[in-house]
Amino acid sequence: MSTAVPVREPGRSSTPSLDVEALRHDFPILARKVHGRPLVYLDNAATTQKPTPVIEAATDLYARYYGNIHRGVHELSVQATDAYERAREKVRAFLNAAETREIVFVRGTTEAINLVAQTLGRQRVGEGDEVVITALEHHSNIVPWQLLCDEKKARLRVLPMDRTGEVRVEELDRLLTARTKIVSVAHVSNALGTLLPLQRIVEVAHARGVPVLVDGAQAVPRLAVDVREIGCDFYAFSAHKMYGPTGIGVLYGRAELLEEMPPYQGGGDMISSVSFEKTTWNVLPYKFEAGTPDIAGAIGLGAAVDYLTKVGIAKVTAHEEDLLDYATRSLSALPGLNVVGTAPEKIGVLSFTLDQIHPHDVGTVLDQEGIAIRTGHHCAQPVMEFFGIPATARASLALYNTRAEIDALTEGIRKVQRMFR
Ligand code: 7TS
Repeated sequence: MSTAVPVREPGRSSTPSLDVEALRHDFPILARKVHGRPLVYLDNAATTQKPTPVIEAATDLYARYYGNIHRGVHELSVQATDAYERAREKVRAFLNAAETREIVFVRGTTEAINLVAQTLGRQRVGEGDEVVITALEHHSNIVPWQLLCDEKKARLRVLPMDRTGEVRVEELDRLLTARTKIVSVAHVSNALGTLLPLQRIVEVAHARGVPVLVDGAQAVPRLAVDVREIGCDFYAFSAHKMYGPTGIGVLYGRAELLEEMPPYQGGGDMISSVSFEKTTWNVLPYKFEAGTPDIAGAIGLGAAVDYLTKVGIAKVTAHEEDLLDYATRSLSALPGLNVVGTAPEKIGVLSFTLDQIHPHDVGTVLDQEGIAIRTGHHCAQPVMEFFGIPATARASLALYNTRAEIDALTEGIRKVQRMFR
């Protein structure tokens, strides 16, 4: 594993910086203590904390205008439906999608990928066909394709990465064959932080007429995402990793493909007419939203989009780049610490191991210091296997993290090393 870490020039960004101290007041939980210490929350790739407008969006709905959507003539239903559909329009604008009907509300990234695998996948993939993913995917972008390939007797093929955690995109063209039916790749790796060259991947796949799904779970909270600029066919993400509520996420799909796909689940709201002989489907996006959805979740996601937009996503990117550089330099200076994932294009995530100390012990000692990180395989076991390690410790960043918190992490790691010496 390499410890050669690319370091960006500090202060190279011309983007005005965030007023992080002011923004921290928007997140009530950041004021709490853990084990008597101020909370240092560095587990943002698992889930982010919530600002007051997101927390209040749900309370406001339940206290003032709650009713079921798309079905009532009464005022509460009309108001709730308006708010739910406004959230969809906010997401459309946030992703720069062409139309609101291309925005499907789902439970999260996992459900979005399963939806595509079970609809477009089952429709297009047959015996001997191939699905292409990369070596750094989260289990959510591996297992749904394995289930499909098992059912169809198809083959899962994997675009490899190098020792820095960079995907060997130059090998993609050779990996694609006449049997390739879909390419599904992460935008940003949750285990390594690697940022993938999506436009190049889409170009190569589209040149062969293969659609591309992007798992954007780790990208949406830290990078401006423009689905039309990327050119992808599907883009999946979860609200809870971008300061929104749990239980809600988005599948963006190009209308042309969504139109062709069969429904994912059957039930209320997804039909146009039902008889015992024949049922016809509702229009997009409702064809894919069976049953009463997470109304409060969608409205909360809309509030999270408003929040990120107001803060300014470009400022968040610059802030996280600066913090990742600072954290990488601070941690790399510690003897016995190995950074896992040193791709030149990286954001948000810093995975590491300590010589002779299990990551679980690192996490446990840091917790006693009030510092929350994640340890384990991060639902990316093939990545761990590639690097020949069982697990890493991982610090992952958000807009509210500070250099002082990185200093606390560095000090905490020194303490771990002293304890286990
Ligand atoms: N894809 C990526 C790249 C992820 O990081 C995650 C969750 C998922 C998909 C699944 O998202 P969900 O909201 O549907 O569960 N990643 C992590 C993580 O890194 N630690 O905990 C969850």
